[in-house]
Amino acid sequence: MNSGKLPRSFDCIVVGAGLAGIYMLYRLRGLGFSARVLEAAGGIGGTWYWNRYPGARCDVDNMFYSYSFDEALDQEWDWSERYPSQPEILRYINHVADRHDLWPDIQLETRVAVAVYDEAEARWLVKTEEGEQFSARFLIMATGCLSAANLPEIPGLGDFKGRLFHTGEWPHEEIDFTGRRVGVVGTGSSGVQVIQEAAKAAGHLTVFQRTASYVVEAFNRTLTDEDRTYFKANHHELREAAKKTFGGFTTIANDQSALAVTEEHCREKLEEAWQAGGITLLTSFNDFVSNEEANQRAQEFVRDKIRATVRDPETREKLLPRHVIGCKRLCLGTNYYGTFNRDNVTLVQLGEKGVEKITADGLIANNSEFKLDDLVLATGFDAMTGALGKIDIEGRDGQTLREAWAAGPRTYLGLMSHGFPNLFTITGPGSPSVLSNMLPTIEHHVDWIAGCLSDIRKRGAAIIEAEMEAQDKWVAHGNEVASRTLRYTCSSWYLGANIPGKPRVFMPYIGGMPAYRKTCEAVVAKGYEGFDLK
Ligand code: FAD
Ligand code: N01
Repeated sequence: MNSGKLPRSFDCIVVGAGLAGIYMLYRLRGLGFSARVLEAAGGIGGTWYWNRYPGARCDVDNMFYSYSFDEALDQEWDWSERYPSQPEILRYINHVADRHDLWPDIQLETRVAVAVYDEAEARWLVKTEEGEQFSARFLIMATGCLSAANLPEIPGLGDFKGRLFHTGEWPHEEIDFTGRRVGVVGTGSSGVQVIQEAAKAAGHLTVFQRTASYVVEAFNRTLTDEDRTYFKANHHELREAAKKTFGGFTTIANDQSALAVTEEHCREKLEEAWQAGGITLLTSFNDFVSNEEANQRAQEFVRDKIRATVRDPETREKLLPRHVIGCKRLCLGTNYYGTFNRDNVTLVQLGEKGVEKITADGLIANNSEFKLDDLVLATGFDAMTGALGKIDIEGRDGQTLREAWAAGPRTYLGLMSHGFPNLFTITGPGSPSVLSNMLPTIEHHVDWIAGCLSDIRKRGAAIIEAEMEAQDKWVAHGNEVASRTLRYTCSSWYLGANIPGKPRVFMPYIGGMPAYRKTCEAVVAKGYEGFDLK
């Protein structure tokens, strides 16, 4: 690691300047810790910096997809839409950094390549791709759950002569699809959003679908002054109520089995939830993701929506999803299915071979060549572990994180991993993270870590590490809770199934935010039970 120059020394290094890294920095500063945020991108914002594709927006009601730590900000910031677009969210994040003067401690265009724990000094030595070195007592990974783009290994990818895009690494300049032959591979949340927009401009849009998605209507709208005034007046109560829900959203929560009511009543409730808009459709009964028969009711409800929308019988049939609803993440759309009624849109159902080959002029699928000017890969991410896996992380006794997680990630509470003292992961695998509204979840983790660092300092301790036994129990508990759901029944990125060779382990914790928060609080109340403090 030593290039002859002494590493720059801090109490904490934070890797990543998305919503998590930014708030972590704010908290560390407030506690008087010296900190530096290292960010690979040319700007802050993480997800909202990278995903600039047309149509990119959040799918949680804006007022809940915002920081809660700054009361005055809640009062001053005016969101424009129910689900704000990427540029607006990025503006918001930059505004937060300006407002709290965070910039001096953020270093952009700096990709962390190596992190090695020096046991004798109880410090992390961090090396960047550019060869710069840092030393810190604590290393906090805010590297994101959905930040490592998945570029599938399709033969000929490098041969394409047109414009090639991945939704998660979208260029900064405006991309105009007007009149062009555009192909989109992938129909997950990103694909859905980009398809709806690209169809409006493209000369012809060809959508290459491997698995049909369940897409719920967003009913996005411009917010009125009345909406904003209501939120501002009641933001405390509204946020507190959201915290008590399973995923930290405002939902139509109903603690009743879908099978305890008639099919007709169930449909009425689903219709109510559909009309309310948003991805919380599945909370209208309590067993949609745990009971197959209940789930089928919700599946059929959405399939009927598709049947009622899509005119061409062949296209309609291809768009009908057949897997368990909620197994893959529900997508949110605006007239997504209706987009396939346009004359300039064709849907290609990929066979088992998927996209066979990319050529100079397009791609080959189902033994046919499709000529394209632009190819958009909406093929998702190496989720939850991808960004961490790209860094050479070496903990105690020379063990690497890759070795420790070879059979799937192992953490205690998604916060720390045994063998890696003083290394924290914000929304790490084993925490509710991607199964929740991520902003309150990020704030919860950051607050927990900040509180922990402050307690360590008060006790005069220098090292905290997850105990193996506590970690094993937590991993077993996470697997047990997940096994009670229908989440294992499809090839989702939650399971790592979208990445060839990745171990199939359900990575986020599915016990819900309220239970998870309680556990984290109890651990602290019991003197950091399950952690070894030295
Ligand atoms: P990120 O925003 O992913 O930031 C991580 C940062 O770490 C990135 O900037 C990355 O460049 C940096 N980084 C990674 N590795 C390194 C390294 N080695 N060195 C230096 N820097 C590194 N969640 C919701 O709850 N609601 C939504 O509506 C929603 N919409 C989404 C829409 C899209 C298109 C996507 C992709 C995700 C969405 N999410 C949503 C999830 C979203 O990722 C989180 O809500 C949140 O933005 C994550 O913030 P973060 O700071 O944890 O991670
Ligand atoms: O990625 P995905 P995403 N050949 O993995 C297909 C968040 N998000 O970027 O299902 C052909 O969901 C793949 O097919 P299959 C949200 O959490 C939120 O869309 O594996 N196709 C699938 O259709 C989301 O869940 C928003 O059979 C290939 C698609 O590509 C997460 O980010 C917006 C393929 C990938 O879908 C990831 O979403 C965007 C191949 N080789 C993202 N490889 C909001 O609206 C993959 N596919 C808030």
